[in-house]
Amino acid sequence: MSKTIIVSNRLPLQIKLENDNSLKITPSVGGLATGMKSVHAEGNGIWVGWSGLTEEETDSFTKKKVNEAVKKEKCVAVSLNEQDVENFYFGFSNKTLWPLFHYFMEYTEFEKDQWESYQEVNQKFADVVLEHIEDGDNVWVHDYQLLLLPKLIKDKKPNTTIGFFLHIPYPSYEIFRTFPWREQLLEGMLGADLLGFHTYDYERHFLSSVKRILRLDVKFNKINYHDRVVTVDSFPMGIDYNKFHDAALTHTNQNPKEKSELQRRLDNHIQSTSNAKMVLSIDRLDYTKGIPNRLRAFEYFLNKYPQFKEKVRLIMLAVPSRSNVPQYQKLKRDTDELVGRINGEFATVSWTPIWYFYRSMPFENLIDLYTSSDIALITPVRDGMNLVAKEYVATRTNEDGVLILSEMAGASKEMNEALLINPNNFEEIADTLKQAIEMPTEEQSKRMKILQKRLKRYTVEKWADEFMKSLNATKIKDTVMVST
Ligand code: ADQ
Repeated sequence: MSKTIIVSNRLPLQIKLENDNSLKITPSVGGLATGMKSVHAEGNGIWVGWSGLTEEETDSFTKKKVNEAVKKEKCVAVSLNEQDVENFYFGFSNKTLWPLFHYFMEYTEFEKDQWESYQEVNQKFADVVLEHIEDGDNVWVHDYQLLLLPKLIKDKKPNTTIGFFLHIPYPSYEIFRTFPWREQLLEGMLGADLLGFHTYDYERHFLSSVKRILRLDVKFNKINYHDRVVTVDSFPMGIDYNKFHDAALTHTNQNPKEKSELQRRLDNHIQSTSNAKMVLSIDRLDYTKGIPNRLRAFEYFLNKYPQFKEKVRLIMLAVPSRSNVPQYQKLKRDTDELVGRINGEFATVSWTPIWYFYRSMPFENLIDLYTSSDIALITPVRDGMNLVAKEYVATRTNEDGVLILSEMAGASKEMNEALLINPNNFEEIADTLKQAIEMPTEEQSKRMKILQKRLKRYTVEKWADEFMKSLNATKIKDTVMVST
């Protein structure tokens, strides 16, 4: 019986090596792991990825233990050394592809050594996949760290059906053409039979690069490539709607004694400030998320509309991320400084305009924040999708609350009922914040209902299911396009 092999940079497991050398393994609860659950569970399906531990951290005994433990979870670990992680992950993936694909040309490094490491590590992933593959299997590869993998598999196993999904934006041709190894990267991706993107725009950008760089024959969303047809399509990723909605329901009916410390502080705040509005932002601390812009826009808002001083508070949760990459360190410094400046400038004895948390929080606290906030202010300068916007909507069990969302997030394409803003236009953000604060509850509810209905229908499970259906459809040979 054929199976599906899922491949991503990291396995859907948190693996920790304790001081006494014992292993602590917990399944990841993130969106991707949830969406792929049924695909992974089916038949002999396996998941291939890096465990998070380098070869230097694991002696042969520990490595064997890791392999046995992940096998129980139907996973196979790819072994990476420190140098790989440095050059392939922190290097090429996060200093070249990530900034380039998010339109941050000024942050993009083109280092040949790192490109070589990227190729070598993609080959390491391919070797592990090839060890486990049988004729007729499906392979579903995820994200920008593994763009060369589809071809490496297809060349060796042409009878495998390969899907690839990109979780970040695909940039316009004018950006992509600057990439020194552009042909190889595109050819790597075209090893897949189905290429999926979050939005139609990313799909179009990809097709445009293929046409102009490789001069291939493209008809609608199909590419004639050697003797094969590659299908390109958009699959906007959803969330586990019920998980967020149900957690919010349980939270609302919570016994006061069971409330978290954070929730108690939030409640105190609401009481002591006679229902001042709470504005929430949650993101990884990443320069694509538009955090400084958001802070400056909030400062601009307080200056332009002083009547809201002491009547509104921004709660900003920034989750530490890639903190050994210089641009992320600078962003951290800039963010600390901006928060300090704004709080220093506007704070009163009884009011601090920004509550800033720089840490990761457990799921229950995320729910505390989502359910206590009147407005979500999500302003990325580029974002493949943005699941936080969707999670906020799912937790609004009373159908109230307002979502302010950047038009640069993939999610904005499906969330027209949100208040959409250009993240570089501070005046527009300030005016929209005022509009959100003053929005009548009937209008909030009208917008929220439509958003919730849509998110409930197109969940992350449905996303995975639709992708797999389209992947299986590529096996039917009569989809071959007619050449002119
Ligand atoms: P990310 O850039 O990580 O993902 P996002 O889509 O917003 O961004 O997902 C973040 C996830 O982390 C959310 O599910 C959120 O609940 C969770 N999270 C946030 N703060 C947390 C905290 N403090 N503790 C624990 N969990 C927290 C990339 C792309 C996005 C794309 C996704 C999925 O950059 O554009 O939407 O992949 O394809």
